[in-house]
Amino acid sequence: MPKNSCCEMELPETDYQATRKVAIVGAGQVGATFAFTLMQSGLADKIVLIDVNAELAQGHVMDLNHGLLFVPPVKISAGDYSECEDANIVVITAGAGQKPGETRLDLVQKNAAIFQNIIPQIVRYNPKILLIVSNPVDVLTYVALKVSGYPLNRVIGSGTVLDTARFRSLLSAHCEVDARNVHAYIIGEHGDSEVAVWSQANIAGITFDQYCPTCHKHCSEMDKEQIFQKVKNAAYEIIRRKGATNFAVSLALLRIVGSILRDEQSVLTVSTLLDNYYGISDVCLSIPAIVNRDGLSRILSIELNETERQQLQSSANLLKQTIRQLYI
Ligand code: 6V0
Repeated sequence: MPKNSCCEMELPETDYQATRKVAIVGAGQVGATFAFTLMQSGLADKIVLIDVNAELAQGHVMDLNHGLLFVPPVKISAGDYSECEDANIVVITAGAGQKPGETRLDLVQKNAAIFQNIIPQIVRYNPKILLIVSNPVDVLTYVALKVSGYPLNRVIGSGTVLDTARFRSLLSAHCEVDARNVHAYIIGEHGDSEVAVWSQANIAGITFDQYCPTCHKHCSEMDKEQIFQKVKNAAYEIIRRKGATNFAVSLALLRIVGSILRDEQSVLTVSTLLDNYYGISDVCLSIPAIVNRDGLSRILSIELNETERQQLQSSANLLKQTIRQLYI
């Protein structure tokens, strides 16, 4: 322990904080917006943008760097895959996005081919955790797991974290209660077969079955279905109007990345490989799980009713069918 030369008192050990580095592969709408969100958060010490279009990544980096005066200290650069070395997390947003009318699963062949190409280049530098965002995110999380050879805790998909946020915010607006007091999950595919877990949804611990009769709105099953349809179709509606989704997804990514970098042990509906979850195995999809500095810590067993179980099984079957078409 070092001594203070003036008064010979013992000084405390320096609290050593390792550099927190996040590499973002794919500097398009989502990658660039996430970089902008992350730089303002103070969560990362280093952010690196990597894109096949190097000029695009460089342009974003120049622009972001001009804002450094206004945010907590952070280094931002553009680079190649060697920059994945020492990264705590590589966030992968590379690949085609949905065009108006396209489903996420329509992107599978194009984006799986991109993943077969980029994952080996990334894992050569052994970054700690891969966070998959490109769509179809569940299928690509599976591809990334298989191609990387990483253990399952180190490869997670952003899954239905965004859909769950949409669900909670729509319920919040409908019920006129702070979204932070609305607890509800969207599980399964991040896509058309996703499942709303109404049986466990609650407001401050009060299930909807108990809460709704106490409210003046007298909602029916139809109202619930309309809310769910809005959640499920949100991306289509936004893409039809502005061509991409980028803001809410970036905040959802910040939530996941924050839980990893700060070892928060947060419960998030990330996409992960299942092994006998309600009989479902060998497919990645979203289930509430604890996320910490090692990536995925553990999956939570939530009680599903019969309808929800069947819907989750159908979602898993659809994803498995899509994976089979890829011949990995
Ligand atoms: P975009 O704006 O077209 O950006 C994609 C970027 O990837 C472009 O800059 C490309 O140059 C780059 N790219 C393509 N091929 C490669 C490669 N081989 N190596 C490196 N970079 C490459 O798309 P956008 O940013 O809107 O979306 C990116 C992906 O995220 C798409 O697949 C979306 O469908 C998906 N999203 C996933 C969400 C989620 O919740 N999981 C939400 C929104 C979008």
